[in-house]
Amino acid sequence: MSKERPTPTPPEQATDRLFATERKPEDFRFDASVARVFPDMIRRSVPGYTTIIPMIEVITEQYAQSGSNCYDLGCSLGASTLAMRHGIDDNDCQLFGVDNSAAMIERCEHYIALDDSSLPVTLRCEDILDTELSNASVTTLNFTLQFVPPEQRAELLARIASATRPGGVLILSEKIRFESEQEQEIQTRLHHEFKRANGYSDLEISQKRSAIEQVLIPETLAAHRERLLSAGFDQVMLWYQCFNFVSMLAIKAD
Ligand code: GEK
Repeated sequence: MSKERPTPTPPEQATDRLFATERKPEDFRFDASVARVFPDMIRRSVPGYTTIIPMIEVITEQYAQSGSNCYDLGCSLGASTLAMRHGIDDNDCQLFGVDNSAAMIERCEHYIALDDSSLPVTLRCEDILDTELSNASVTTLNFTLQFVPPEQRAELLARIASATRPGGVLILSEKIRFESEQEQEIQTRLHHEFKRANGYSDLEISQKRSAIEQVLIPETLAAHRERLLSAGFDQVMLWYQCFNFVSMLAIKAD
């Protein structure tokens, strides 16, 4: 007999006002206050996020393999985990969401419980640098690698590549920087205009920028490509770009 589950409480959709008033400079952390406003924060801050999420479902549909594991690394509240869940049409796959923020994982559990797919999801409150990876067909790093210290990125990608089956993929979305100073300046301005158009004030934009600049380290597209190939992927393609935000698909040959 199946065990009765309590009806989960829907998480509230709070507005991000975290940087709206003057605050003392402090590095950005994925704590409870961020987790509470996260859906609003990421939608209004990351150009293309609302397009990338449904495309993760489309890509997962194409590449998830029967009997394999699928991983969402840095899953936050599970937006990409749920996209993957809906893209997997085989109950023989195992889906894992991993995040080292307890506040995120706690809320993520609610979102997973409210979703209508029956595919089980295992959530792990762990560092993606230590989490066990094996037999993978689809792995997603949707705006997570940018928070990993640059000197630890190559080892993580090599571990993902070696855990990936032939024909499997990594979906890698990142904020990037540009080789040309002029392009960097233009794309950054356009990104800030996007945030203004979404209701963020100049104070919010500048305080968030100072809080995040030591923790989110963007790299160039060329650096990402090169590292993905050295890590063991055979093909890397850019499938999405909006200003300084991109998503790549790294494929392991059959
Ligand atoms: C989405 N993918 O909505 N180990 C585990 N988790 C980490 C680590 C680490 N070393 N570093 C950062 N995180 C999501 C959005 S947000 C992106 C991802 C953003 C986690 C961190 O706790 C946070 O939840 C997530 O990575 C980054 O599709 O805020 O721009």
